Amino acid sequence: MRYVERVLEQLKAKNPGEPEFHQAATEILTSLEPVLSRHPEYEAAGLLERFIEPERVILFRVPWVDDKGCVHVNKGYRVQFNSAIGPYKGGLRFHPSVNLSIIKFLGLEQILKNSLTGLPIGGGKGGSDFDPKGKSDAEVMRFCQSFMTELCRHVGQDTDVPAGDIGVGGREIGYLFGQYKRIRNEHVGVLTGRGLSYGGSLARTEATGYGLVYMTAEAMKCRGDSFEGKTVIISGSGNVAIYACEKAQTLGAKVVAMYDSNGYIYDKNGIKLNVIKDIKEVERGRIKTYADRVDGAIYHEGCKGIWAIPCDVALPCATQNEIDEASAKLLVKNGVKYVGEGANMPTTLEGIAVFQKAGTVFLPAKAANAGGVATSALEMAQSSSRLFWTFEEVDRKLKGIMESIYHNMDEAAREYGMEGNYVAGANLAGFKKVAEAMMAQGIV
Ligand code: NDP
Ligand code: 2IT
Repeated sequence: MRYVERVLEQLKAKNPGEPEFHQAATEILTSLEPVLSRHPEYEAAGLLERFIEPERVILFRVPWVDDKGCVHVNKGYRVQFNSAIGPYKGGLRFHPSVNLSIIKFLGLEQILKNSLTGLPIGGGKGGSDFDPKGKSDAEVMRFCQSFMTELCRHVGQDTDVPAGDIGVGGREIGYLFGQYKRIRNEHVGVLTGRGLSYGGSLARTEATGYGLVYMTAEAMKCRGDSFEGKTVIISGSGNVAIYACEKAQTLGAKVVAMYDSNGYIYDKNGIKLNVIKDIKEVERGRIKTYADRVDGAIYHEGCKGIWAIPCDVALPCATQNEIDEASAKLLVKNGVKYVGEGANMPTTLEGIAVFQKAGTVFLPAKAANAGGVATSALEMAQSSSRLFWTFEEVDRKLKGIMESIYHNMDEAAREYGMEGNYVAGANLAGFKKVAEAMMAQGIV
């Protein structure tokens, strides 16, 4: 049996009930065949078996007390997946759906994403099944303090540096940082996405969304095309979606639809982003209210219908498996030309196959959303040097990183005879450095 098939079979047998982890591993490992046949020494060194097994999985209890005095217990996770090229780095997700399978898929993706940035960061991910929605600031604070009381013994500025993800933004990072500092008595860059008054980097808030659009714009430029006049659909209305919308609009696109987990809004005149920012960033409200505030906008209950809206560019920016085979077929039928993944693994394996068959330019998550973690690494560099860079300086570096990731994955795909297959290109380009570092460091 071929090496990849054997490792995938073992992975499924040893990790039952982890469908998202199986999905991400299948996408990655099946792309790596060509590099494995060029390097038979990798199999002899058990490289893939080690690559797909986290170095460390930390599971812990997170007890906290709500405003009424009731005790709640959530699960806490940190998967320290791979430190071959740098300290573990990756976000924390607070969402009721969080489980070990989801954290492991995110951690596995993160290893290759972080490698693609060209910066010295390993892969990790964590989170909790805690739902911040509907909780008071005081409840969120107590939860974050309890979470960090355990996590603080496992992380550190040179060991493991968490950041935000779904349900973890500036407010949560602030509470987590405060508790770390209190227990460890260290004001260090142990988390990224910090506020600007206590060590954060300018442009980190915007970085994932801007980075996604920079990469998509580069793919367009290479085809003599641009965002100017394009119709764009963006799923989600959180951090990534909002700043993807902002940059796409700046480049002349018309964004006509966005959603949250209840439903989507369609605004044929183009989304008014200041209204979305008010609803989501200021009020922590529901997107439904957009239709009450903007003439001509329509709200639809449920998310799926968003993919039936004709567009040139689709930027899924909410969560995993948002675009299944049927949604991908609808997008293709309606003429989509570019799909850029802002979320992690938003397209199912069957959905990806539809885009690839149709010749859609498909920019996979681990490349297209790498701008967030790349800017986190720039925040780490600023923390270590105790200096701050201007917004323009960080933004310029971010743009350069996104363009070079695009060209690296494009070249890797060509090198292995799969021109235009950026799923393979991103996996091959990301894996190269991790594999070399793991081989150099012996069987560890
Ligand atoms: P936020 O919490 O800021 O926003 C998440 C958005 O997605 C919200 O609009 C939320 O709606 C929606 N959403 C979440 N879960 C679901 C669901 N099951 N069905 C429908 N909509 C859903 O998170 P981010 O913007 O930070 O993250 C979005 C995606 O981008 C994630 O996949 C994350 O892993 C990825 N990512 C984030 C990075 C970052 O720097 N923040 C970096 C790289 C990737 P609602 O409010 O109703 O829950
Ligand atoms: O998925 C991701 O890359 C993130 N959530 C950002 C991680 C980070 O460390 O900035």
